[in-house]
Amino acid sequence: MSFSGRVIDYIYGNLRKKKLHFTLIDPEKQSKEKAVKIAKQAYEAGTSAIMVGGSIGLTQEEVDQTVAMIKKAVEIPVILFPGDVSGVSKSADAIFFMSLLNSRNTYYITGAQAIGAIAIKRLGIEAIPMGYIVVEPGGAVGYIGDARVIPRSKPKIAASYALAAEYLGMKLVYLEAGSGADEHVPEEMIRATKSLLSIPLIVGGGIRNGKDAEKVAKAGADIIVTGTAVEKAARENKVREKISEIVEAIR
Ligand code: 1GP
Repeated sequence: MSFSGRVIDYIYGNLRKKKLHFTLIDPEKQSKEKAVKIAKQAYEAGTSAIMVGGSIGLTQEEVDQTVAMIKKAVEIPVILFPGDVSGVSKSADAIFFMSLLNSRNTYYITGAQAIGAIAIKRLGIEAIPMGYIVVEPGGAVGYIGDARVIPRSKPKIAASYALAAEYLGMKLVYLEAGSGADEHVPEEMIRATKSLLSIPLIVGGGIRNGKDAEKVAKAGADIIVTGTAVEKAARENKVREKISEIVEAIR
């Protein structure tokens, strides 16, 4: 049975009981069949949602087909994590309707959102407003999104953007170090951000194992996202082990 219902209620409801892990799948990085296999194994090992998206090289068709196939294989929400307006699929349960708050380019703050909004309404996808904050090094998304990446040594700047997101009415805040970052968002920055927020805090980028996940969760992240670590585990046929390790570490 596929997930049905409001994804924001699912997220808020589950967070009352525990910290969550979300698995990010970039459809550009493997075949659709492989993406479905990863999603299914991650679901069976205890991940709480599948996010689908990426920054480079995605066609709408690929996103749409991948989402539709994953949706049939898991009972947890499948959430779009769009890098641009092409990252939309009618089969998804929800879309992180994100604004890259520390971009220099208004396209990534409100422009792409305006271009995509009517399509999202027409397709009937639940839009979850999310403040997206890119921290040094920032990776591909920092470069493409023209982010003024927050220096790792300036936790208060990240915290200020996050609180601004909450005051702007967003339902979630995401601190992003960039996919494949050498180091995840610093714990000090997560602590400073969490101490100001009353909405859930998502942290991703550079989290490779249970140890990293535990540090990030202890510092205050409510939801941990991993993409690269799961892709690597998939190449070694160890997705279940990797997800279990991370899920257990944050509980
Ligand atoms: C990227 O935060 C996510 O948007 C996940 O990053 O690929 O480093 O896990 P990783």
